[in-house]
Amino acid sequence: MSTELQGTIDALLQEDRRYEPSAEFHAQANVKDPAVYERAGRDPEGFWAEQARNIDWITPYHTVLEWDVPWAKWFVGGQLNATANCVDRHAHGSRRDKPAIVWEGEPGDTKVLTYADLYREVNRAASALKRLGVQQGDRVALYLGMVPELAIAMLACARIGAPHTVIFGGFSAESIADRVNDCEAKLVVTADGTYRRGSKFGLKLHVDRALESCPSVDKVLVVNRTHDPAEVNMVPGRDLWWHAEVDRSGSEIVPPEPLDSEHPLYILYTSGTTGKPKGMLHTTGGYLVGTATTHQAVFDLKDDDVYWCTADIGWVTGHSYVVYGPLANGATCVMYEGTPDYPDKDRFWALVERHNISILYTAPTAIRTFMKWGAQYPAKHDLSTLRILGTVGEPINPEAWVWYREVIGRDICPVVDTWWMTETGMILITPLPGLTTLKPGSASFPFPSIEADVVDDQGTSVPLGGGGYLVIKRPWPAMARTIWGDPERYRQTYWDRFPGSYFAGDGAKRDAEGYFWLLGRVDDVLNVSGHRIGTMEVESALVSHPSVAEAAVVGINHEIKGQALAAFVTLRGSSEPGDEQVDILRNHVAEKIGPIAKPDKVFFTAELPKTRSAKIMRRLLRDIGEGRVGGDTTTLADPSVLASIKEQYEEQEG
Ligand code: 6R9
Repeated sequence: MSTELQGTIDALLQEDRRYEPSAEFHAQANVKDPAVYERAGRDPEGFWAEQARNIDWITPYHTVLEWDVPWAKWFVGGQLNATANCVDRHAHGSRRDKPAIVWEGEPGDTKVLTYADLYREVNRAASALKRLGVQQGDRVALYLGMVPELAIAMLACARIGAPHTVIFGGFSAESIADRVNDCEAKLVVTADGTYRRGSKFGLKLHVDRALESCPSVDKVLVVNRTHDPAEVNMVPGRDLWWHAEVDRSGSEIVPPEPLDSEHPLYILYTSGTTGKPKGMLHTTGGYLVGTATTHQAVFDLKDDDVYWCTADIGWVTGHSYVVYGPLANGATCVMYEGTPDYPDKDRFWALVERHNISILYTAPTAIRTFMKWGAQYPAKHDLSTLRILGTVGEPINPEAWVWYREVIGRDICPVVDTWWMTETGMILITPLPGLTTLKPGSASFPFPSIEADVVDDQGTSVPLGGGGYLVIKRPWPAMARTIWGDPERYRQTYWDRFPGSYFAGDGAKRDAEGYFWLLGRVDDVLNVSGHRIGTMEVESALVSHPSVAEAAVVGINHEIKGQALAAFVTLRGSSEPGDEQVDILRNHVAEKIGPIAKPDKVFFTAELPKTRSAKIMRRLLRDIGEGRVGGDTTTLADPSVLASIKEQYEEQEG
């Protein structure tokens, strides 16, 4: 854990600021009986069986949970369809004319899809997919910006039982190819482009390059978003326009496929400690029950709420809390295509005011950015419709938490800091806004039925007041079932470290009252602006450049992004260090992975600091990258390498 964060937390524990739910909020809350924790803890399966009643089953399940560590099956024997739950039942009921998706494009164009509209569009898309040969079980890759067609395509896939894999629109051609090949996707849905910060950002061209090495793909559907048909290279026989194909479907209805509760819903790739991202597999029944339940309880969702989760659907937060959880609950969901500073730095607050948003779920990195921009931007808008604020993705520093509550939430909105990850599928540690006394910076307590613990190296529970590794000791319905194509890696990564428990990869501390304080990753996974990036992925990207002999990447503290990437690079003989070389390497990483993985700082060194047993001293590199060049260097094989890196640091910091 970073010493800085530890300092902040210790200071805060002493200060002991806390916020109790108001009497009004408590009285109207969806969850207001504290006995739920005790009840769910005593009988977790009973608790989840109760929640499963909110989902429509085509065939009832016979067993809530089959658990053979680490293999879980939830709601065994049941059959359902995720899309029927997220769309059909609302479109055929009282929510027919209720807005399901309220979308705003970056240039300011808007689209509102009611549940009836969504039903029609999803059916037309499902019909097109079937006509193009996609069958139950086939994988479909989705590479789009934040447009309604992305949600529609996901729901169309789920309707016919074709697992989707959404690839974040910022990934490079090579990253697309890796993912498409790993899951052998048969069809890709993309767009000509998307809008970002006032410019058109091409998407299809990356797919074209990726598909040069993807033999499994035989069709590409292209959404016409930036309206540059002339600039898009449509490959005859392979590429088709989305709108033309969907139009061809007419008003055809595709009955939702009855799918086994454990039928694969999607694969989502996430960074780990090796160079190769892992395809986390999520299945249908448990995932839907878990995301719908947590969404309803944590955000206190009411039928007249307008809910906005600002995450990109390319990440798990978008899957669970833009699409599946909220739509299963029949919510009105706002979706926004662009960046928060276009055309000006008040865009988020303009959206809140324009759409009467009542629940806002965003990331600490965004909150810190808004803090830096200043309170004058939110002050331009009426934010009085807001009643709940949420955060996710990284630890939130108490200052940002308090700013969020005071400046955005009028000092009355509960702030729910929700801890979870791609692998967990659903929120696991979180306040319940009608019950929990909040402490700024703490995700507070495990959700009812979730048994979380903090353990030491030996797996022994650390008493309250102490810190260690975060583990989850019981299965939960939305947990990932495996890594696509690599069950052994799934077992090793998550279940072997502390047998019988799920190892999250995060450090945590509990205070004397049992509140959980998340302390960031304890492995080689970095969290830059809430995006997970593996140090190994960036290192392999760097060494794949002909000028690089060796590279080490570490995360360093960053005021806004949480963490930033610092790369330490040893060049091959003839290459010259310097600004030009820095640009070359940063661009190379963007090519290999995507712009989000570009190192913030690049240091050149004749040698990497290593121990006598040839291990790169990452802790020392972190110290250097953060400007603390002390540290114990007595184990260093060649202490002189330090001096030169130090010099560069001082030059760069000016
Ligand atoms: C949902 C999501 C997971 C990692 C996770 C942890 C960090 C997420 C957090 C948090 C502290 C929170 N993280 N929420 N850390 N407090 N409320 O972000 O999934 O992209 O897989 O990242 O994010 O370090 O291990 P994912």
